[in-house]
Amino acid sequence: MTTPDDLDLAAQQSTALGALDAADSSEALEAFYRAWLAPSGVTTRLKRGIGRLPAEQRAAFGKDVNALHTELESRFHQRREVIKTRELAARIAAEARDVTLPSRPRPAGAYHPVTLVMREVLDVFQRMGFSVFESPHVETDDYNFGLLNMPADHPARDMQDTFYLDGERLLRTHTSAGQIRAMRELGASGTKPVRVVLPGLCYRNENITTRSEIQFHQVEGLLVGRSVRMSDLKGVLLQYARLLFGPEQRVRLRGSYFPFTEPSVEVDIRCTLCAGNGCRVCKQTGWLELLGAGMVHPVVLANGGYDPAEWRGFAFGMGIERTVLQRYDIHDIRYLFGNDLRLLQQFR
Ligand code: FA5
Repeated sequence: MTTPDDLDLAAQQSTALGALDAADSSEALEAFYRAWLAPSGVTTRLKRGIGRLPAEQRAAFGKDVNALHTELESRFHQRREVIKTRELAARIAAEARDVTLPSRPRPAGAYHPVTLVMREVLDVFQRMGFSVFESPHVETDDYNFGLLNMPADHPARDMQDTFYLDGERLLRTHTSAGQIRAMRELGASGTKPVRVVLPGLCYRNENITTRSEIQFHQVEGLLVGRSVRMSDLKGVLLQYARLLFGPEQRVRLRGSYFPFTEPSVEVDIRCTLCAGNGCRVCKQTGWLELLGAGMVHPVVLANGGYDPAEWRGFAFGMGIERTVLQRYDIHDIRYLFGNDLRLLQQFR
């Protein structure tokens, strides 16, 4: 029998292997697969051609076609591995980064000196068992003044003019505004003791000077218990001064007045620059003003939910910016809110 050209398996094999060798990309290989091995490809067509052969040749031809298909398929997979490896290597080479280039320095930020001191202060009180209690900046007249024993027309209000949002809401003038909130929230209707520090921004409608801004940070302390005494207040503040300013520190209490504490004191520490000998910063007194403090007024305890016959407390409030000025020998509070990188970069 004469074998038609397309049934000449040796010729088909040599054409197919030539085409496979020539395929040098994934796309070309894909085209080879479609042409030769897919259901529409040559080997399938050859199998279909079996019927045109004399019966006695069919079995042997079928076997040979299957062998050809298997061989092409295995060569195809080998070739695909080779091309995949080659293409991956080319891609890696094309996408490679030159890691020997020197990197461009990225500007690194730094904490603001107020943040640095604030964190230090909170850390010291947390070590003494105080937890941090946050209270709102936008306050009601009641929390900021009324419930702190400063009813409308109380003369002490004149010292703390602020920014009013409407008849009742204002920007808090001191962190003491959070005292009542802390007692009501944590005191369980006057049955549990409270030991918290309240940090944050305060606002006052004041002339801006080298020592006063219209916004500044305070940290308030509040401790309520059944047997709290003035000596506890002094002990806590002395311990605070020693942890923050050194083990030799001393504190001094001077009589003062706040409507929400009774008795009230101003607390001084020994001047951190001249160690008490007298210098420009302490105006030759040897002492620096640290904070205002006192025993919580019975009216304030009652407003917080406590029975003042059974419960007592102490409170103190300090300004952070003035501590920053002292600590870093900065002469004008306005630098702290000026966002001047020349100042801020010194605190890296
Ligand atoms: C008070 O604000 C009281 N609430 C403190 C207090 C709390 C007393 C608990 C008793 C018990 P005074 O108005 O003195 O007190 O402010 C406290 C501190 O805030 C000042 O010592 C100062 O460091 C800071 N401060 C007050 N006003 C300004 C201002 N305009 N700019 C910067 N710091 C200020």
